[in-house]
Amino acid sequence: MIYELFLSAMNEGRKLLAILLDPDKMNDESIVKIMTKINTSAVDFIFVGGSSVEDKETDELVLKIRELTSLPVVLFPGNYQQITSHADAILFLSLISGRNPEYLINQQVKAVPYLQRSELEVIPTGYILIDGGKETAVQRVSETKPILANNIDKITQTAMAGMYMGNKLIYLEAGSGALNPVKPSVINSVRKNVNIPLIVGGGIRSKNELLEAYKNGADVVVIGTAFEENSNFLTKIMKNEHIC
Ligand code: 1GP
Repeated sequence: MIYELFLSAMNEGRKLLAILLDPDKMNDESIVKIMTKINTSAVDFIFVGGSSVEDKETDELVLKIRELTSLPVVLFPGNYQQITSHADAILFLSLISGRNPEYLINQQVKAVPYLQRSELEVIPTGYILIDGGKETAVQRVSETKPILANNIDKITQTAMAGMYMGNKLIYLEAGSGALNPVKPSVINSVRKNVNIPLIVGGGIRSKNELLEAYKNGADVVVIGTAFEENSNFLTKIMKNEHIC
């Protein structure tokens, strides 16, 4: 079970790394190269998802990934149409920083027939968008406002509300390609107040930012853009070389 992996990592203080692959940005050639890099790096999970993905693209990408790795594949969908039964699990996201019912409950209801036809492990996830210094795709597509990066109280209270509502994970998101990742002080405050696994992503581009996120309580860090732009990112991290 994927959730057990998150939970045991949190309980044992082990840190996990997920690489986010966006079906919209992959082709048959690039995915082979990317997976070769991933397979020789310290990656624990492949997350798959994006904000603007055509029908069937997710299904095809996940099948291709399956041929190329034995790593677990977790859906991180931008909408219910990205659900494919070929993955291991789905982060069943509710955008709790926003006030748009479409992403609080409506997409989730639309997802149910797809989930009923699959054996995906469903992981209820409180998804919190935090201002990362520019408008990101999540903000644009969801038509919601991120919480200001300095508003630690509101972010922490939102995470706690997410936990009290029964979510099993909290995902702190600065948005893909964010200029500023989620601040260490924010991660620290959320970590101290929730006792469920914590995922952090968006705008992490250096080893230092990755380690800061871990040190302050992230159990899983998600990296997308930095790896898309430089597939040697992971090798450099492992070799302790400067990246940016
Ligand atoms: C986006 O958190 C992920 O949902 C990853 O963001 O692409 O900025 O690494 P980046």
